[in-house]
Amino acid sequence: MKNSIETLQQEIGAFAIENADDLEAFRLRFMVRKGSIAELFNLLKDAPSSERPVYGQLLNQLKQAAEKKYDVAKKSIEAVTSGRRKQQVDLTLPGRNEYQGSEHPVQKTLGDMKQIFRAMGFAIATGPELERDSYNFDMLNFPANHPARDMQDTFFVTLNEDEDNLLLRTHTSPVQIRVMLEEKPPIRVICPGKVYRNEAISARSYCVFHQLEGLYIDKNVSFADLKATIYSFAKQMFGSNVQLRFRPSFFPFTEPSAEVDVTCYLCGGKGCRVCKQSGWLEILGCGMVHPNVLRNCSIDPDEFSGFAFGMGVDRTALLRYKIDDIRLLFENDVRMLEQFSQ
Ligand code: 2NM
Repeated sequence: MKNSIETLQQEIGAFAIENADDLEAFRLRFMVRKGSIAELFNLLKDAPSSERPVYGQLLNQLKQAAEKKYDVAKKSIEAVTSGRRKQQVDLTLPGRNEYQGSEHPVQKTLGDMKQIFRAMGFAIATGPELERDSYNFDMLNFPANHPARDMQDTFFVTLNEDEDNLLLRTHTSPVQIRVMLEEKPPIRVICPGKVYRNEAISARSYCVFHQLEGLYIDKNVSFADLKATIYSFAKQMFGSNVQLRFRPSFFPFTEPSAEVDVTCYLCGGKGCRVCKQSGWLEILGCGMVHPNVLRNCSIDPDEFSGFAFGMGVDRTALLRYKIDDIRLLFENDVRMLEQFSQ
């Protein structure tokens, strides 16, 4: 009897349970009513009565050990198979629709503008939208009483007397001031970004819009260099067949200054609703950087000269993509935005 128990104990211990089939074989061999353990229990009644309690105890221990081995193996096999089931892909399921984002029409337009200037050797500079009053106005040669400084036109963030107040920049020119303060000529940068103006909101003007300004400073930079740069840009941006027109203008930070028109790229210059029958569209302002601005940034105007230009991005985006209200550019309504995918 004792030998039979020990042999069975070894058999149970050595039985490898690696899968569900092994598990069932183990159960049928040892644990069922006609299994090896039950068989030994049956033999117990033939054992001498003095030895019965000892064998009975040994058999009970063996039975418990077998049950424990069975339960542990069952759990681990179940864990493996259910894990495998989770990883399985149901190939009959319908495909998921992946939502594809799209580039905003303003960023598409700005991207094209940046690319044209990058190819001409302009680096891209950025700066804060919350700007110093001095960088936005004083350093750019705005006189103290200039109307642009009015609360009606500018969003001031602080308003302390005798202090360099903070405001939302009204153009990206203060970025160019920052570049001139930090770097020595030659300087060739474009500054794209958001600007803010306290204007009446309508389909044509909004309190935020995008500008791209440029600055080129070196020895002997002339108005001819400015014209060549603007011609090259305009023909790449609006079509090689457009014609340009430079009109004298005024800005505090440039002298001389000009505004530039291109022949209307919607009607070819014949006259339409968009160009108000004039055949021309205004695209930018520009000029030779005022000596005072150079001096404010510790650049000697007798040694260096430069040109600068500034253009609005949003109006071009509206014309290009036939959008009739500037406010649509800032509402972030997906029904509008998803029309510009690819
Ligand atoms: C414009 C038109 C003309 C301009 C000037 C400068 C700076 F910083 F160099 F003085 N930045 N941008 C400029 C010149 C901007 O926008 C219509």
